[in-house]
Amino acid sequence: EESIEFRRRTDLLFGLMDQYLKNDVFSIQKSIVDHVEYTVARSRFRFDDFEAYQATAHSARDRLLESWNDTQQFFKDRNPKRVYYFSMEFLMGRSLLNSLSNLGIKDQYAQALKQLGFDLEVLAEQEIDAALGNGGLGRLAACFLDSFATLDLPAWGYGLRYQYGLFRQNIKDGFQLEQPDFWLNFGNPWEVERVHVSYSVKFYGRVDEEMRNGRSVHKWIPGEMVEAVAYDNPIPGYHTSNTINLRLWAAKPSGGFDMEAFNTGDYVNAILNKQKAEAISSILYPDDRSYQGKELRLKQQYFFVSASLQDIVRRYKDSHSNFEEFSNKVALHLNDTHPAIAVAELMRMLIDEEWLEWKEAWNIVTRVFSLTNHTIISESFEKWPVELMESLLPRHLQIIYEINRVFLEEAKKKVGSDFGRLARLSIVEEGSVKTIRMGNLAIVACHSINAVSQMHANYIKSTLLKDFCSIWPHKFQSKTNGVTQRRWLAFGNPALGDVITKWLGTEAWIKDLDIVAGLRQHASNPQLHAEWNQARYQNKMRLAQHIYNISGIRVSVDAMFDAQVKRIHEYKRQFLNLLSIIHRYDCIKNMAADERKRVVPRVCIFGGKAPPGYEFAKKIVKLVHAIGEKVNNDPEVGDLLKVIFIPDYNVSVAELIIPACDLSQHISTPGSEASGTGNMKFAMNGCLILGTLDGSNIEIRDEIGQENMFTFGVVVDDVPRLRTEHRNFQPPREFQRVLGMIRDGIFGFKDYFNALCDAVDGETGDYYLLGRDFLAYLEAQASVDTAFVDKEKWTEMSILSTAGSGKFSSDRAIREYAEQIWRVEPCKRPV
Ligand code: T68
Repeated sequence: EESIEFRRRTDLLFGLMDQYLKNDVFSIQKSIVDHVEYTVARSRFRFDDFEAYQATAHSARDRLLESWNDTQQFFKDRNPKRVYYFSMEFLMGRSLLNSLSNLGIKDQYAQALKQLGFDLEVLAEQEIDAALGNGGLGRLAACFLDSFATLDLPAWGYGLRYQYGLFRQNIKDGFQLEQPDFWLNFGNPWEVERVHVSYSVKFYGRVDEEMRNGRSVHKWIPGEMVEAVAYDNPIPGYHTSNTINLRLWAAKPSGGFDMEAFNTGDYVNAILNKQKAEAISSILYPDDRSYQGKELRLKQQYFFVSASLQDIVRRYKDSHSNFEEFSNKVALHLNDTHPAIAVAELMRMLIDEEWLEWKEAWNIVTRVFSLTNHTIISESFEKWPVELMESLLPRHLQIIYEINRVFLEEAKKKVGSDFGRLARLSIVEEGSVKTIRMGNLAIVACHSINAVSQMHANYIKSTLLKDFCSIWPHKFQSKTNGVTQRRWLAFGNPALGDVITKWLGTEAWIKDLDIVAGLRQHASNPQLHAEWNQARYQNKMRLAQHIYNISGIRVSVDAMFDAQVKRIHEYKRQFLNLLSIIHRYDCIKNMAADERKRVVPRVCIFGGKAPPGYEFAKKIVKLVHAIGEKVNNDPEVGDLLKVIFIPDYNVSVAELIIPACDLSQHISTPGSEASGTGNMKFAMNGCLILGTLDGSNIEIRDEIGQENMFTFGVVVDDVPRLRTEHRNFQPPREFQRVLGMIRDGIFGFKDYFNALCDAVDGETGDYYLLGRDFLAYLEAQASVDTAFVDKEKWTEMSILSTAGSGKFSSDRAIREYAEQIWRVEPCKRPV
């Protein structure tokens, strides 16, 4: 009888479910209008743009979920080796257009909405960016997810569902003000809360040790417990039926734990205490590239790592009865050392909960973990005080000590009794405050550690990681970053995308960017030039309108749009750019009227957030405004020079700026930018690059050709020497003159900017070598101007930039990771 009932139910469900949602215009309209009424709870006869956006997003999400469910079922049935990408940051941006475009139903949605009286592009603007990241590192993780899905890899992302993303940047009188990013206030249609997928995460407490069957057993008695609840974010691939998952954890008070607190009678306070648990996933730390040692950050790291590993081990155990196959089925990737505590946590789970021997457990751990290093600056390496670790994660500290003991024993065999070297290799740093070096922990455990550009790899092998490299050279490799050409070119710049498709005769470049090399053969074709410039012109118009809307300033689209948009940091040298702008202004002012006719008009665009506690960077923001105020209102200058700061730089603003610029600047001091990814996005969009020989600029130059790029400045090998020779160096006259103009208060706020000037000409020495590079930079700027005047030449260079950017697709990067590091293979769900 039971089986008859089962059959009846299954038949019924099949009858109801054997069809996917339809994607014809009428069905889409119906689903949108239904969501207006049943999800958004508005009248289908009256709803505004935001409500229309919400309903459209829900309708798109329905389609994503179908594909998500089937893909996960397919992975489960096939049981391939999977890769899990652990990252504290995923800088996703908006999802609506990206999802519709990836699903291949954007045109139908646009038409459906049009008939309902809405414009899809306008609705898309209603979406608030998901800004769960600081910059390059977080955006790289987001591009990688897109490539995972598109390449059909059985991969998931794991991270934290912050309630507050990266702060919003408001500008008041030219100063940056940080405002909270309440991104979840109006709900998030792109996530699915999984109330049943939740795990307890332990903190504090003590470790008891007892002997059981001749083996010592450790029991961690926690002092606090927090629930991690899963929120799933479907990530569709482009032109594939695979949709993968980004699982983000939110902290919730745990139900069962610590109930006796309620018996003490202070009911209200007991509840309030529980609420504090939510703080763990409440806020993304803004990065200032120096390690801060905040307990909450370690809590965040352990929280998401512990929940993710519990989830992964549970999934593995669903189809395995022991751990023999674990390293053949699971690859765990650490996006920088932020999730490095995972090494100790997996050891703890395997030993204390799964009863494996130390050696077996270590064998597994060292096979599954791999790591990407994103930095050159040693201060950014996290080191946790032993005292903090002992209180928060007492069992992990024991495990880390044991890992270190075994490791140093082995290291001694290789380096002998070179105690200095052993001290540098050690996971534990002795000193006034004893600390745990998370970088060293990760390097000891990971089978692969990769840099993010060739130059970065060479550099860290001879500096930061030298000691490790000498004992384990095979562990270190380079995987040059990439970006997704779907978001950054095909969808973000459809005008240029159409031209590319037309001239290549195929859309295949959207999945295989190497194909854009085919543009080279047409690079001097006047017809292509006309279409190319027409597309770029449209984008410039759109940006000019945005600039007018935010600032009231009208810029000429015939001027060169020159952008430097990225996080603000000394090493990125926005100050160098500003000094050259002052120089340009000074020259214009000192010219005769007929000379001015030869000046190439420029719109200098800045965008980027300064870390809240970083005074230098905040003064840069103010200086851009101060210079703009002076220059933009000088009638003698007019259209020859405009200086614009675009506030609150984020993924969506980048999507507007990148397709519209003629020139973009990537001018860090060599040896300081690990890779850079903005440069790749600009190059792809036919924007020429003015850059130093740093990070991935070098590989971009190799791909698109020295003659199609503007490079200048000192080379990395000379940097250390030049830094020490600082005292014998007399900065050029031009450099001193522009600094003098700032100090004299030509741009107002006299004295306020002295700290900036002191950093480059004061006693402390010009660490980032602005003075050294100034003349070379001005020269490079002059050749940019010369090239811009020759329209034909410039357009050809622009086309060749795009044509040479095939290598910088994140698809290439992910394919290399999959084949060389994780050894995972595509698992494509049949249509
Ligand atoms: C960036 N790093 C690199 N870090 O600076 C950049 N750091 O050169 C590279 O292209 C990019 O990573 C991708 O590899 C970061 O963005 C952070 O955001 C960060 C965040 C927290 C703590 C330390």
